[in-house]
Formats: sequence, C-alpha cells, structure tokens
Amino acid sequence: MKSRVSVQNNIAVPDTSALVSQIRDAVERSSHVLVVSHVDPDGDALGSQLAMGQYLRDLGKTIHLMRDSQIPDKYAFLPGVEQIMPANSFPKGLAIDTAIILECPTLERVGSAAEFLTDRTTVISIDHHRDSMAFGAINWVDIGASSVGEMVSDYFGMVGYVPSRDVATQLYTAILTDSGRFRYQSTTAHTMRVAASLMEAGADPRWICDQVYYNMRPTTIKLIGRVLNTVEFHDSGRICMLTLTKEMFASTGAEEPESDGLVDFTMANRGVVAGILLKEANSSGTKVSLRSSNGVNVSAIAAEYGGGGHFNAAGCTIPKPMAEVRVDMIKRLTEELNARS
Ligand SMILES: [Mn+2]
Repeated sequence: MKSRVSVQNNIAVPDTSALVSQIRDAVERSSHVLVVSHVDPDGDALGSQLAMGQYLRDLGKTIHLMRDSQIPDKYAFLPGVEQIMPANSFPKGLAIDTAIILECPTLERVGSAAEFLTDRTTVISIDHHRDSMAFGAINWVDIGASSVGEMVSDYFGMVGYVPSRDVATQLYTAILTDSGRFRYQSTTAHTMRVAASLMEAGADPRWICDQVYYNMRPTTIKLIGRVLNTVEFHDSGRICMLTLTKEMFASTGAEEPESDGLVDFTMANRGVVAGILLKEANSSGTKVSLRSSNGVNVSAIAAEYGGGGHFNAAGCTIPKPMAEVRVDMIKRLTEELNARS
C-alpha cells in the first residue's frame, strides 16, 4: 500500500503517522525479526540498528542484528555493538518473518544479509536517501530527515516507547554523525529538538563526541597525515581533491575503517564548493567519495557512475585505475561548477 506524501520546500514528506502505524502493526504481528543496515556501516547505520533492536527486544521479539562489514573502531563504544554479528555466522534458513532494513536505498546495499530474506518475509525499509527505491512492503523514506536516527526517534515518540540511556546514546550518535555534527543542511530545528530529548533521556553529548571524534588510534592520525599530503586544488580553488592508496594503509598500519570521514577534510578549505576523495579499491577499481556545499548536487554526479547518496554527500565505485578517475572527476566537477556559474 503506497503511503500518502505531501511536498514541503520541494521535499516529498511522507504521511509519517500512516507509515508509523503500518510499521507498528507489522512489528506487532512479528516474532522473529532481522534488523540490518548497509555495508560499511557508519554512525547512523549502527546507532539506528541497535536502537531498533533494543525496542524490539523490549517488545519480547526474537531479534537478529546482522552486519556484512567490520565495525569502525570509533563506534566500539556504542552500547550493545558486540551483538551485531557477521551475516555468515548465522545458520542458513534462519527463521525470520520480518526484516527492518535501515539506511539502505537499495536491497544491494544490505550485502549478504539479504540472503536471509524469503518471499514470506515482511520487509520494512526506513531510509532518508534521495535515491531510495521502495523495495519493501512498507517504505518510510524521508529525504528531509538528518538521519535515520532522527526518524527512529520520531517513531519511538509516536508509539510511546521511552528510550533508555543506552538507546538515547545510540540514537544521539546516529544524529550527531549523520548531520556532520549538526552542520549539514539536513539539520533542522526538529533535529535539535530530537537531540535535546535524547540528552534528557541520558545521552551525554561531550562523551559521545569524544568517543567518535577525539579517540583516534595513532595509525589513524598517520593515515590522515599521508592523505592530507596529497591535497590538490582545481578550478581556481573551488575543487579540492585527496587521494588514498593501498600503500598508505600498509605503511601506516591503518585499517580500512580508519579512512571513514577523511573526505570531510576536503570541505574544510576556504572557497572550496566540491570535494573528492579517491580511494584505491582494488587493482582495477577506484572508490570515489564526493562532498559539496551550496547547490552542487553530487548525488546526481555519483548516479552517473552507478552510485548515489545525499545531495551534498555521495559516492560511487568506478572500474578504472585511480589515475584515469582523477582526470575524469576533475573534468566532470569543473564542468558542473562552470555550468552553474
Ligand atoms: Mn544516514
């Protein structure tokens, strides 16, 4: 059943109350629930997954929290994070009747956990990505929300579930990280009110911020140093590019998840409106992270290469060596910026 939507500020806002009651009814009917988010999980993915898991556990449901990638070290502080188990640790044919899929614009983004879904599974998708596909039986997509964490908080508020300190910590982490520490355009007065209510429920903003942003391994700092050394500016300083090679991981001893968030450094420079981080994926491919400010829509550019994401934060993987992708991306973004000016 398609949900009604209204349009505010050119953003399609779903009829949340109708969707919330559909989700609540489906949850009430459920008994064995899979709760999962996307590969390479970030703060929003992990915080929302854990909070939704605790809510279901408190309702007496049997839940399975799955992941398909390593959990970045900086999220090891999240209460209950050790309960999110690798998908390949679960037995084939695991009995689940309902799946709550968070933060995934497509089913592919779920990774191998999708193998546990059957055509008898009721799939509920909760997401805030612009290019979200309605792949579930119930699809709550709010591209105006700062994070899925904000949406889950709203859901809890509407069904009368009072978050514990742990759940408040999980959701506050989701909102803090996905709003870029309350900096991104998706941060609204409502976002701040939700964050305030989570503080009242026990979330400690200083402690959480320190865990995520001021608790790096020495290898992470070394990796940041190596990557910042590659900085390039193009198009009269409006484009900033950083490069991350496999050799940098080897020489610094840093692991893949320690590169999370590196692209944000590109936007710290005066006059930059578009940032690019190129990451050597494997011998023939390059992962591209894009950031932008103002009206530069990088999710549209990422979509041209089979990727996607948010208006000002997107990514794609291009099956070409880094040297070629470097030239392509500089050319494409220069075109984009000049088409606008
Ligand atoms: Mn998110």
